Amino acid sequence: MQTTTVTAQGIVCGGCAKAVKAAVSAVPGVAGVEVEVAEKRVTVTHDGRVTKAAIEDTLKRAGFQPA
Ligand SMILES: [Cu+2]
Repeated sequence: MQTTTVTAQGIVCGGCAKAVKAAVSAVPGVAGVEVEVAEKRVTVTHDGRVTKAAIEDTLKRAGFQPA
């Protein structure tokens, strides 16, 4: 397992965290998603085939702007 961390603007509450988790969890290869709202940080555990760019694209599609 590998871990990739990205930050994104617009993550401001638990609802956002849920939306981020749902969107990123759907990416093939993702095993776990942790969201720290205060830091606007998303930590993704995956099998190695998930790129940072793929996570950022997913966040954009969900309405969050990667920093
Ligand atoms: Cu929110």
